[in-house]
Amino acid sequence: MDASTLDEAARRVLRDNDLGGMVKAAPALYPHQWSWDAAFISIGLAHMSVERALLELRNLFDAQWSTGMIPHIVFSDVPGYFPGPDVWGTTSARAKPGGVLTSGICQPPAHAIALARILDIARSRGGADAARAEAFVTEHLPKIVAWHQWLTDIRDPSGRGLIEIHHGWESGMDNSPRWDSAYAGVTIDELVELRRHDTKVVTDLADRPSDEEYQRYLTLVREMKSVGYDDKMIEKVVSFRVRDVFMTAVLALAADETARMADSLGRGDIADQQRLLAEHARQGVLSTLDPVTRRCRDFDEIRGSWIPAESVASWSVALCGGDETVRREQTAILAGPRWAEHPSLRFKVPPSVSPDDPGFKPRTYWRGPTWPFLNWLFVWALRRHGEDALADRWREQTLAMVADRNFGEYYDPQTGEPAGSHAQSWTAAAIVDWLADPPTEHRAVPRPRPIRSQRESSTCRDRS
Ligand code: 9WN
Repeated sequence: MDASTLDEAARRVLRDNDLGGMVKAAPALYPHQWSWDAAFISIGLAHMSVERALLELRNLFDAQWSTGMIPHIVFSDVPGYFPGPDVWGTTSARAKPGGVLTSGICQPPAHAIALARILDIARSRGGADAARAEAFVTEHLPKIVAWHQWLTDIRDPSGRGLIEIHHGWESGMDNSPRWDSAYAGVTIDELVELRRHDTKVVTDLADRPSDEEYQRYLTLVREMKSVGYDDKMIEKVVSFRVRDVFMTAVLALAADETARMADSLGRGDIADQQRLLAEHARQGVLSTLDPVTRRCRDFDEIRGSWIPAESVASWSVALCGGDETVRREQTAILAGPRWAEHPSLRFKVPPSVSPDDPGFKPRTYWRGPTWPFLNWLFVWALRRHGEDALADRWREQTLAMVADRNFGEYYDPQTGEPAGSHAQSWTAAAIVDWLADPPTEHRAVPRPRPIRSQRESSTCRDRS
């Protein structure tokens, strides 16, 4: 497959899914704007038009709640997704801005990672693109700060350094085995009629969560709706409260990137504050480490216990760093024979659950499949840690996987077949970005230098 054919097909997906002010996450399965999808999508868009990329993020940030929360869905007027705005019932939520329909929960804060990438792309082009992106970042830095602050103040009031979530959907890894034990404690108070749209679009039912899982998802929505999505009240009524280690790792990286943008625009005050936030989040991630398995763990607040389930999120230090020994150790595991190099895998990239895990299901959503956008995130993070050879391998393997031009939402890691939706926007966006930035010395866009946390830099200094 030649790169230009693949690139053209990926760009077509983004154009076809474009509703004007927002790109649908997928043509029929997800006809709205999703929060973390929009971040990755905007990176792909930036190669087509910086202006359009910024509009994508503007649309999302315009829906930011007065608390600082970025909602996980901004609804378009295209019908057909369940649960839609009627089920969410956020119109009565005091913090939601008027004039938009949104869900009432959040998703991982990948936005500053995207915006920093767009700023780099725009600056490498210069002229009007650079000026436009810089103006946008200057205008939006306070909104990003408010978003990160909401996550730390409201979702980590005890200052433990770990972000709490109230729904598996907030993690972006909806039915991951990470959440099984917490969901087991959610009592379905009422069996509601499921007007599921997803199972009409995705014909293989094994690809999607079960009806019982959906009943639990909706129970949590009812709990939050019953208190008008008031942050202080939610904590008291919601029956799912988990500290999410992967979301915290994403926050650490996003805060790094906010600091980098702020520094470059003369906002040292914001940069210093975001660096502290990043450091705190990294320490939170490190605090979850299981001394025996070396995995990061989520923490169930209601049961007061660590969640031992293994998943791709177990290797969150490989993503965000914070301790060089642990980062290397986790990277080696994720790149090794239990994960990315598992002999049964068609393409050598990390699946969402290891094929050696008894609960592994190769087609079922977050219980086994490989997600190309997640590979993009890992590749991006690996480069920051100076792991170029591994980054190149995962990039090249993912490109081989998507060469069929279906742009699957996720892939069966053992057959390499696409599953879930096809023409999924963030899959296409990851490809556009990679193809614009090949693994050669002649990179189109400068990469940020490898990061070192304060602790690592001081350790290095101590040694010298
Ligand atoms: C619920 C849009 C979203 C992604 C999530 C993915 C899936 C939604 C769903 O699709 O979740 O938010 O209905 O299954 O799990 O990560 O953002 O692509």
